[in-house]
Amino acid sequence: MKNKRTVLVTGGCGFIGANFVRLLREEYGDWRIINLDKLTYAGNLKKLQGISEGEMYRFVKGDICDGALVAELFVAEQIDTVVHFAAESHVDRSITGPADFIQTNIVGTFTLLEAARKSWDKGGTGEENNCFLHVSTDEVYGSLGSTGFFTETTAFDPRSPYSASKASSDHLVNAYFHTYGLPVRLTNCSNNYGPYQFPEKLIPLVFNNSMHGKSLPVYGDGKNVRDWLYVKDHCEAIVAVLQKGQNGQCYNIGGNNEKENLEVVTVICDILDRKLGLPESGQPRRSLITFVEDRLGHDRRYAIDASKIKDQLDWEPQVTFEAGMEKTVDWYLENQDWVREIVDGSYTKYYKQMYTV
Ligand code: NAD
Ligand code: TDX
Repeated sequence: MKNKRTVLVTGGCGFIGANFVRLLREEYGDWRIINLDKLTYAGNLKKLQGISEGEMYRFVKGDICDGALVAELFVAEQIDTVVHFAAESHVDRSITGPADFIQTNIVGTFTLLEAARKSWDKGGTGEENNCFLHVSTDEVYGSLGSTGFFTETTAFDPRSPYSASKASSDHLVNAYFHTYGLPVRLTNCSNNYGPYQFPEKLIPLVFNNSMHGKSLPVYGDGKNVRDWLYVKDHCEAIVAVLQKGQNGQCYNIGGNNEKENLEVVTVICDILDRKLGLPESGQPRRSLITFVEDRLGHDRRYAIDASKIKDQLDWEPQVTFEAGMEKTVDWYLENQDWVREIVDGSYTKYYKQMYTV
């Protein structure tokens, strides 16, 4: 097994990508990282403050759909590993505006696959350990009833423009394995939570609204179920797939933490009440919960059977839901500036501070 790698991380300024870059810098210091990110509304350089540019880390502002840029990076940087996070990731946005999802998630993934195929076919790095790891979601499998789990052989049944675009990209990645022999691996993961998540997603949104006495919108009856995984556990699973996984294989990743949305919202409120005391209103924060119109096509339940990655790669989550939520609320309390700057839009100043533009 090869220790040194040159990893193209796409979307390394997003929520999971930034946590992944941080994990690599902390624990895999001999892996060189090229972070390619377009810095959409969801990408933020402040997530990577403290990680300096140099021989082992380079940030490139660019679009994964830019074929010339991506091809040049493969050759110039001698990329041998791709960890592909970059995507449009928010289901609600895919309902109101699907075009960017089709472009980035499908065309962008295709562009990266082509660059890898052409570079590696030519013997680009000449290594047998080349690996294109595509980071995908459990949402490709559709919606479960009250029982059952998604396995790696569950048929795809995506229901939102987001999940359909991710399913398309998964199919393309598999096709490049079967057709061209490209050394690909896929992961399909459940809902992540933890530091640096954009406050449009349920957990940081509820944190931010409850800190400002705003209502906490719960879609439908609040009984939709998600399987929550602490983001560092996901990042460690990705490293395990890179180090021990097999080409052409897909690995489901999950936290074994199925929760109804209403329970998740209530847990955040109760942790905040305990840590900060009741707000000025004297009412517990859970009184801010407001049931609102349901998301269109809202998947009822996701649940992952993660026994393949446990049995074959010896990975299982280390952080319980209770411990992860405590850590997450603490992080958001300590980093309220980060949330505020995202919400008011002033986070873009970090690009200007860190790079000459
Ligand atoms: P995110 O929205 O927080 O970050 C996405 C990043 O990709 C941003 O930094 C953005 O600037 C970048 N990006 C978007 N379009 C780009 C483009 N065209 N070119 C280059 N960069 C671009 O997303 P996330 O929550 O960190 O998710 C990362 C990946 O993990 C996605 O592929 C998502 O489908 C998958 N995933 C997420 C979860 C979850 O719970 N968040 C669960 C399973 C899988
Ligand atoms: O305000 C809200 N109220 C609410 O009830 C929001 C934002 C969400 N919800 C519900 C919808 C979902 O059932 O909470 C659940 C979680 O919603 P999101 O945080 O938007 O996540 P989800 O739609 O489940 O998708 C996430 O997990 C899988 C990520 O955004 C995807 O990128 C990932 O693939």
